[in-house]
Amino acid sequence: MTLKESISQLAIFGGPRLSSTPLHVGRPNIGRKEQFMRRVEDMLDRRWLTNAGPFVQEFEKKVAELLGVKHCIAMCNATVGLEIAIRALGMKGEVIIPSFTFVATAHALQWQEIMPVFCDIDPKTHNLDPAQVEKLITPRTSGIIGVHVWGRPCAVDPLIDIAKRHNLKLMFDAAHAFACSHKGAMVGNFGHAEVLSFHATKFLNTFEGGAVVTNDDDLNKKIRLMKNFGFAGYDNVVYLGVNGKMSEVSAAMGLTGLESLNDFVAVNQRNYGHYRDELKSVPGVQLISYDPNEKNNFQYVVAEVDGQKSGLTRDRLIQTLHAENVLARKYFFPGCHRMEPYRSHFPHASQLLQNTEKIASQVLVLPTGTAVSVEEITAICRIIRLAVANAPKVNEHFDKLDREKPPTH
Ligand code: T4K
Repeated sequence: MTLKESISQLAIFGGPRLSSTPLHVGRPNIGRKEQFMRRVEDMLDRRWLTNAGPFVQEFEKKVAELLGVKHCIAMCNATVGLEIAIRALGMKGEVIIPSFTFVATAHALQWQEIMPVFCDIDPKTHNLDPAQVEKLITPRTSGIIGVHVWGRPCAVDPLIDIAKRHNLKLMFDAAHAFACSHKGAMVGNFGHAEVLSFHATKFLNTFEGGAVVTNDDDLNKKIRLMKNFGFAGYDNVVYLGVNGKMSEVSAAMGLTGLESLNDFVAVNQRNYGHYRDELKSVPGVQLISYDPNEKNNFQYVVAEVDGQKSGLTRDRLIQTLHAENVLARKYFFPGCHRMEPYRSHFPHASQLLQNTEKIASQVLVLPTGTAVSVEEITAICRIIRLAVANAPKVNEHFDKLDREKPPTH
């Protein structure tokens, strides 16, 4: 990988792209392939492919042990996990969530005709602002779902306090926060239940997958029934249910990943540290930080781009990187409130979500994980540095492109 030395070498100015293959955010961490293959052989020999097979049971046990939580119910993905947990908790009417999240958090409610009420975030943490949550509570509110965005835990204690005082159900979307801790306790132990994602792009993956974790015995029983059509034994259905089961091959991948979990964290932390060092002198490009006193998975390397200070907007920096085949992302732009069906439901929501709007316009998520090398990070940071140092020229280039664009009707 060659380091770019001057602005003329940037791909937007006709230089060669940094990489011939795309450098993605979210390339899967694989673990030891031979271990996975061995498990697949076992599974095939056993002819037990799904429905609470031995790998799923082992995976649930290991995840619960790691988090110090009583119950782990493996799921086919986190979205279905959210839907089932929401229903099992009896949420209805309105539920308060951040708009600054992956759209699945909102869809899991709307899918069952519960209205997501979007709350603004604290710009320092990117998570729900408890003071704003309280203002949104109405007689129709039945719950709150906090999201531990980037794996950084929500303001858990204030949210527990609000939920108790208003008799609301409290859940956390912990899709990003597997193996992270808050005040020394692992994420997974807060609220009535928390939902993990093990999607391919997550730090630990089961191809597709997720889990609901809870310390509540009754909730555990109910969710286990609901994720298996409500079956409580042969021919006996006791609840409305759905198919939320994790398959054996997914659990085999999860078990394999768990064996390499510490290595994944170490690589993520190394990558994060390298980005931080390389970008620290770049004005207006600031990496978000993780609490050094807690466990973090470092699966997201997130920069906030302050266009005033850097001279370049986040969007122009992304365009510059994409031209190099560095596919940085702008999660969670533009915010759920600007996506359908919510945009039509709440056309004026943005007025109440000013921090969300600002952060969604500034966030830049950079490639990391075991597929990304230190050399690649150095080269990516070099491009960012060159672009910011030459912001007027980069802006001139994009202004020209904008002027040449045919008008849209
Ligand atoms: N709650 C929150 C807060 C979440 O962030 C998510 C999911 C959920 C709930 C729901 O969890 P699940 O139901 O998915 O378990 C991706 C993921 O698909 C999604 O799981 C994740 N959050 C979200 C933050 O990121 P997209 O639309 O960006 O996916 P996509 O296809 O663009 O993939 C991202 C990048 O990863 C690509 O540029 C290429 C790379 N990639 C992807 C896959 C699937 C690979 O290299 N290999 C692969 O196999 O949503």
